[in-house]
Amino acid sequence: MPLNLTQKIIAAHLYTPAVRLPLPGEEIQLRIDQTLTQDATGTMAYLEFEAMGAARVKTELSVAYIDHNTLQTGFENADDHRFIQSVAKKRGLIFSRPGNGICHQVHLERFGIPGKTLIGSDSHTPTGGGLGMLAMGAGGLDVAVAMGGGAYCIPMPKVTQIHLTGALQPWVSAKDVILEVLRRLSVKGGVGRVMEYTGPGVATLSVPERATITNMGAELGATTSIFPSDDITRAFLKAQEREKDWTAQAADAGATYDDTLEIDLSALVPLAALPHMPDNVKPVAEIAGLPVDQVCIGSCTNSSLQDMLKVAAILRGKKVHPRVSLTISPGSMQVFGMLAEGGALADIIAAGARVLECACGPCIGMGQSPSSGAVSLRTFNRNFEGRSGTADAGVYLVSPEVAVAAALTGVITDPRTLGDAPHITLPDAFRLGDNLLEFPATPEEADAVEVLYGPNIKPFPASSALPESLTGVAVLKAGDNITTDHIMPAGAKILPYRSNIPFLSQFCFRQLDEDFAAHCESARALGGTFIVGGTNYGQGSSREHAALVPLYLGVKAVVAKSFARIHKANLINAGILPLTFAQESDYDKIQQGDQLALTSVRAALTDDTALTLTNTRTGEAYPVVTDYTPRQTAILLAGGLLPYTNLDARV
Ligand code: MIC
Ligand code: SF4
Repeated sequence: MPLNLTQKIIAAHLYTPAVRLPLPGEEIQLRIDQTLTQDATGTMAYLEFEAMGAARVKTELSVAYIDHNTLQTGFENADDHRFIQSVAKKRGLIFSRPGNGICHQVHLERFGIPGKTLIGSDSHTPTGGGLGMLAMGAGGLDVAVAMGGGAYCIPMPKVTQIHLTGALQPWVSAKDVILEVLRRLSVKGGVGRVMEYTGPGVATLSVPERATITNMGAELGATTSIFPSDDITRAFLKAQEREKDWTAQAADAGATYDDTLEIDLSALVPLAALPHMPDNVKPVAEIAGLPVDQVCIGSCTNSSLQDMLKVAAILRGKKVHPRVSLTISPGSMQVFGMLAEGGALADIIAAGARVLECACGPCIGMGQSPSSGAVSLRTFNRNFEGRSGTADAGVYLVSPEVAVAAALTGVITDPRTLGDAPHITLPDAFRLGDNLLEFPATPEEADAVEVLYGPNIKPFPASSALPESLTGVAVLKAGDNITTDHIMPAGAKILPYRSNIPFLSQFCFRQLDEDFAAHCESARALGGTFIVGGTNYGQGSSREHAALVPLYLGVKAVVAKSFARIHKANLINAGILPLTFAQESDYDKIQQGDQLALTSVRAALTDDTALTLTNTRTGEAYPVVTDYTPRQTAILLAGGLLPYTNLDARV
C-alpha cells in the first residue's frame, strides 16, 4: 500500500514493528532518534532524567539549548544553566550556550536530519519538519523518557495534505502561507493531525521558509507539520557542510490522505493575525493605517538569515519612524555572524533598530513589553493576551516584510505599496559558528563530572495513587481555547523560577482569577480543586509546569469539552485526570464554586466502565469520557508517570 511521508516515517520508527499501519487514534510507540530541550522546560526535564538513573542518553543525538531565560536578573537562571550544562557534560548531550541562538533555528542549521524523529520540550519543535523530519513538541518528562531510550507514545495521527501550487508573489512570504492555513482551519483545526505539504509549490520554497510554516503549524494544535526532503533540502544541508545527512524523503506515488487543503501560493496576499489569537487573520490591506508603537522581528518563526537579509535590504538607507521602537533578534550566532560579515548588520543599525541577543527575548515576554495600550507588530507565532508582558497591548503577528514596512512608515502598511520588493541572494556556504557549542565528556571522563544543583531548584511536587473517589470544588470555570500562558504565565518576572514550583504557584491562572492559588488552598478541605474548561483546553506551549503547578495546588481533575494534545499528555503524566464532557451542554450546568464528585473512579478506569461527574449543588450527574489508552490508565492509577515508573524526582 503506498504511504504518505508521515506514515512512512512512523512505520520506520514503531518500537515494535507492526503488520498493519495503526489506525488514527490508536496509541503508537515511537522510537526517537533525536531530542532537544530549552532551559525554561529543561531544568525539570533533566531533574526527571536524573531521577531515572540513566548514565548516558541513549538517543542518536540530544541537545540542551539555553535560549529562553537569558536575562539573568538574579542568580536563578545562571544556576539553572549551570545545572543543565553539568548534566549535559556528564550524560552525553551537546550543550548550546546562552547566546548561541534559539533552539529550533540552531537545530535546523546544525543538527536536523531528514527522515529522523525528533521530540523537544518545546511546542515549536515541528520547525524540524522543514527539513523532512517528524519533529514533535512534548512535555519534559516524555523527553526525559526518550533520552533514556524509551518510546514516545502518541495517538496515531490523521494526515492532512496541504497541496501547494503556484509561487509567492513579491512582498508575500512563508508567514502568509501559515497565516492563511490558520485563517481557514483555526487554532484547533490541526488537533490529532499531521499537516503534510505536497505539490509543485513546495519546490518554490527554501528550507527556512518551509520551517516558518511547520514552526507555526503548532498554532493549529497539530501533532506536527512536514515537508518532503528534496534537492532544495540537499543544497541547504550542503551549505551547512552536512550534505552527508541528506536523504530524499517523500510520499509514495499514489499515497492517500485523510483530507486535503489546496493553497495557490500565487493568490496569497500579506496577512496579519489580530489580537489576541493566531487564527484571527485578516489581509493587511484591511487594517492599513493603524498607528504602530513597536515592531519586533525575530523568534523561532522568522529569524533565519533569509528573513534578516530581507529586513536589512528594506531598511537600507532609510530611518525607523520616530514613533516606533524596532527590535531585531537574529535566530542564531550563525545568522548574526553572517549579517555582520556581509554588512547587512550595518544597514540595520544605521536605520535605528535595536539589536537584541540571539534568543527568544520579547516572544516570551523576556523584555520589550510594549507600553500601555500599544500596538505591537511582531514576526512571532503567538499573540495571546498578556504574553508580551503588557495586558492591554494589541499584538499583531505578521511577516518580516509587513513588520519592517510598519517600522518605516509608523502605521500598518501593505508592503506592496512600497515599490519593488528586495532582492537578496543566499550564500552557497554558511559560516558555521559552532563556537558556543560544548561537547560532552567521554564515558570514561564522565564519572568525574559533578551535577551542580543551585538553591533555586526546589523539590518536585509529589503525586499519589488515584484514590477510589475524588471530590473537590470547581474553583475555576474557564471558556474555550484556554492557553498554557493562562494556566502558567511566563515573562520576565516569573520565567526565572521554572525550577521552583512553589513560587510559580502564586501566578497560576492569575489573568482569570487573581486569587486562584488561595481558592485552591481553601478547596483542600473539601478534597481539592476541579477545573472546568471549554474546547481546546491547554493549547499553546508544551510547558509541563501548566500541569505540575496545578498538581502542587491540589487540582485533581480538569473537565473540559476538549483538550490540546501536549497538555492532555502532561496532565496524565502529572496524575491529574483529564475528563471530557460526553455532552457538551453539561458544561453550562456547572457553576464556578460548585462541589463536584467522581465516585468509584478507580474501578471505572480499571474496568473501563462508564464514569459520571456528580454536582452536589444540583444533584445532577454528567457522563464523562475517559478515552485513555491502557498505558495512560496505568499511569493515572499510579498517580503519574514518575510513580508509574517507580521514580522519585525530588532533589
Ligand atoms: C512558548 O513559546 O510558549 C515557549 C515558552 O517556548 C513554550 C515552552 C515553555 O513554556 O517553556 C513552548 O512553546 O512550548
Ligand atoms: Fe522561543 Fe518564542 Fe519560539 Fe517559544 S515561540 S521557542 S518563546 S522564540
